[in-house]
Amino acid sequence: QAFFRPISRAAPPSPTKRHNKISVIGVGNVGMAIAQTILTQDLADELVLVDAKPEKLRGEMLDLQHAAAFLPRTKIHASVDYAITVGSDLCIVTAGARQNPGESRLNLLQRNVALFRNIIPPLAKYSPDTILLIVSNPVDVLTYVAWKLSGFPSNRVFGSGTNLDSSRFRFLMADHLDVNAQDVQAYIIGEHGDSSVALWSSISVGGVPVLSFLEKQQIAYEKETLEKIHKAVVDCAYEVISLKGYTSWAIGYSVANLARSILRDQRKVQPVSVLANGFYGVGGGDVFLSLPAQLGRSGVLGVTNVHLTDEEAQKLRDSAHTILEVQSQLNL
Ligand code: 6V0
Repeated sequence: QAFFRPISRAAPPSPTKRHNKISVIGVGNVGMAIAQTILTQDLADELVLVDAKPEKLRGEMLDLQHAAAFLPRTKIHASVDYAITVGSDLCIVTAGARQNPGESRLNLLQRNVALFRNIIPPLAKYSPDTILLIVSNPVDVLTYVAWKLSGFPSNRVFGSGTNLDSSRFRFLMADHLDVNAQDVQAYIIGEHGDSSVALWSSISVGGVPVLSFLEKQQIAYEKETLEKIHKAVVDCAYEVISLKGYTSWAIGYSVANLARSILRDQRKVQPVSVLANGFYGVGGGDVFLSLPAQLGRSGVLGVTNVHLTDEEAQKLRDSAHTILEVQSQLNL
């Protein structure tokens, strides 16, 4: 006996809405912040969690499921077996090893590459048409690793990159100018981390370019203040980690926003880590770096032709060089 009685004998119309399935790999602080933002923003019909620790995984799944009465309807599943990810539209990878005391970054990276060997091939096998969004650090190198291990075209593999750095930058600029962060257009590009590049010439507030506005108002060119803001962007991740042990909320919102751009075909321009060869003179090997990219249902649709000064382009090439050196030491 069905719970509901049909109102007519005709077969119910088949749903026209596309079913969206997102898999999140790694249910640590970052994976769970992403998962809960995806749920509250109603971005998926099905959310799958995968982790190597079965107890933690089941605990997190149950805890989210118990919020069902307060959330848009989403099927939530979890398993250590990648078969559960079958047919995913988007796979978000946040799994990562923690740095051991005294361990070099390269050694940590090598361990993360070993993890990715167990993660990426099964994701690609069960969802050959999926889009891979890499969050684990160092995100630029690991996005390259994921691209290599998946064999996917480069439009379907990208890293969260400097989307988060740019959001921090917009917050700090908004705070400095006392405006709304959503009205600040500003990009940080390049490596997610210490060598990121702030694009000063393209910052605008409500459509007004900031640098030329300052010049027109004959306000002393605040280069030092601006540099301080960029430095604060780089330092603030370290500050949050030293204060609470990890970062989670901002990366959760940042990645959920990327998921929305992809699954809802928003065609929004966001700075994310993409295969950067050939842009702004970046060369010397395959390298992923953040550039303002347009995102839509088929992944990375293209890179915006934003103007870079010679200095900015040189900084970008320097970042690429550093990343390529690290990559050359990897056993892939
Ligand atoms: P965490 O809380 O230690 O969680 C990592 C999770 O990965 C744990 O639950 C592990 O059990 C799981 N895991 C480990 N190995 C595997 C495996 N083989 N398969 C499946 N799951 C596995 O770390 P946290 O969540 O804080 O950070 C995760 C990653 O995100 C790290 O690499 C961070 O450096 C990175 N971040 C990246 C950011 C970005 O902007 N790109 C921002 C913040 C953190």
